[in-house]
Amino acid sequence: MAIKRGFVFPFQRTLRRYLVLICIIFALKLASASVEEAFRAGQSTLSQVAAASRDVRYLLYDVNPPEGFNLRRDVYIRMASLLKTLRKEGDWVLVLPPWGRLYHWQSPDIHQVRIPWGEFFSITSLQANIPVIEYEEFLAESGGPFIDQILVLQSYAEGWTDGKWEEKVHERPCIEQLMYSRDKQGYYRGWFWGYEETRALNATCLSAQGHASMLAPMLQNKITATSVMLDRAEAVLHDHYAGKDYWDTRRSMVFAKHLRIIADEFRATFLNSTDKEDQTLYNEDWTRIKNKLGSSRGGPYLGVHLRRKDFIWGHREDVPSLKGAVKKIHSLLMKLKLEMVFVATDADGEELAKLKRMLPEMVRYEPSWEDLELLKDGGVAIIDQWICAHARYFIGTSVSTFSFRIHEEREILGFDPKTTYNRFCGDDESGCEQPTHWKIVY
Ligand SMILES: Nc1nc2c(ncn2[C@@H]2O[C@H](COP(=O)(O)OP(=O)(O)O)[C@@H](O)[C@H]2O)c(=O)[nH]1
Ligand SMILES: [Mg+2]
Repeated sequence: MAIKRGFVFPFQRTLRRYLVLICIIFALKLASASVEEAFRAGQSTLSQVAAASRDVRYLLYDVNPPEGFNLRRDVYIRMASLLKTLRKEGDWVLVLPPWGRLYHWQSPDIHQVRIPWGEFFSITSLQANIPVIEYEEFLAESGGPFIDQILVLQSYAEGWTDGKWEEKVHERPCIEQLMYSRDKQGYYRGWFWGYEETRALNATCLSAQGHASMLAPMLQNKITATSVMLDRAEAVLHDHYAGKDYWDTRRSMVFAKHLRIIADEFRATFLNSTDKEDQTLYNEDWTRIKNKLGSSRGGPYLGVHLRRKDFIWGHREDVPSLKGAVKKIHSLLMKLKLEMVFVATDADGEELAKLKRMLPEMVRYEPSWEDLELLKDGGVAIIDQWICAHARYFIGTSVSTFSFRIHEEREILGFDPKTTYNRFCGDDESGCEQPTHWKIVY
């Protein structure tokens, strides 16, 4: 009996243990499934564990909604500087804000939200400068659609003290109404790039005036949250505009390969332009590109960026009429002994028809609907920029960040500055100062 009991009892105990274990596993599975369902994350538990053991902190950011694509590219450079400063004292990663709902992206019927950076830029190239992850990777890695702390950047309610500019940052009451509202659970809900399930645990305002890295001490010492999102990130300035750090980040912003390939094919087919003939040397690894100014010849065409829409609505005196622009294009073609002209423009249908009548020889990149759906307005704009960047001579529009980014691309490619820093003048503009040449610091 004793033997029997002695024999049966441990067996029953093991069975019970097994049952308890199975129950626990089942309960855990259920719990993790519902957590996963609630958070729509949990793509890889491994990376979660890895992230936790690394004590990683996440910097997220967003920009004022009306700002366009090319100003946003500039804000990325400022955030990259801040991230580099933060990383001197901690394992910070920059989370790339998904693209979408931009005012200028007006193509109808195509879905243009939650677009990852990888659709426009080469992520490996960005990563050669600073650690970056896409927002969806953040969701998976950080355990769900939660951002610990939002800091909305704003100016100082009292303006500059004694009319004197000084760099400073303070936690302050919000001046404007927050673009976030609290839900039933007390979480903050907002735009979050179209990710409706994202919520923030806390949202406060930060009065800040100065350069991006000025925020670092506050983020390092005062704020303990793991993930911090800076909203209205355009409020801070460059650490050092056009310095080495600026250019390192700018050079790392390599366009996605598929966009460059499409643009290169277009150049070859319609503009008789190839890298070999044009001496536009390129390397997939941006850290190896160091072209001498004047070494690039460019394709046998004039590149034009003619910014319209909101640039003409205000009747700005530095933006030409279509007639004025066409006159300038003709005179440049004569002077440069070029026969082809490539035009990038955001002109509306009516203006475009007028332009075609006045400049029938112009070449434009006009995607089919299928191509547009695939590339999106952002991809098409990049293709336009890439083609303009490879022209023998470029002329852009006054104070357009779209044109500025073309200048930078040409600077990287190694064009003679005389062929790059040119802009149209307004019909009645006096002075007409030409764009500044910003040299790369390697
Ligand atoms: N495809 C294409 N889009 C353009 C062109 N010019 C302007 N756009 C669109 O209009 C937006 C202009 O906004 P932004 O990038 O802020 O440049 P900015 O306003 O000229 O400084 C671009 O991002 C494009 O979406 C162009 O020549 N070609
Ligand atoms: Mg703009």
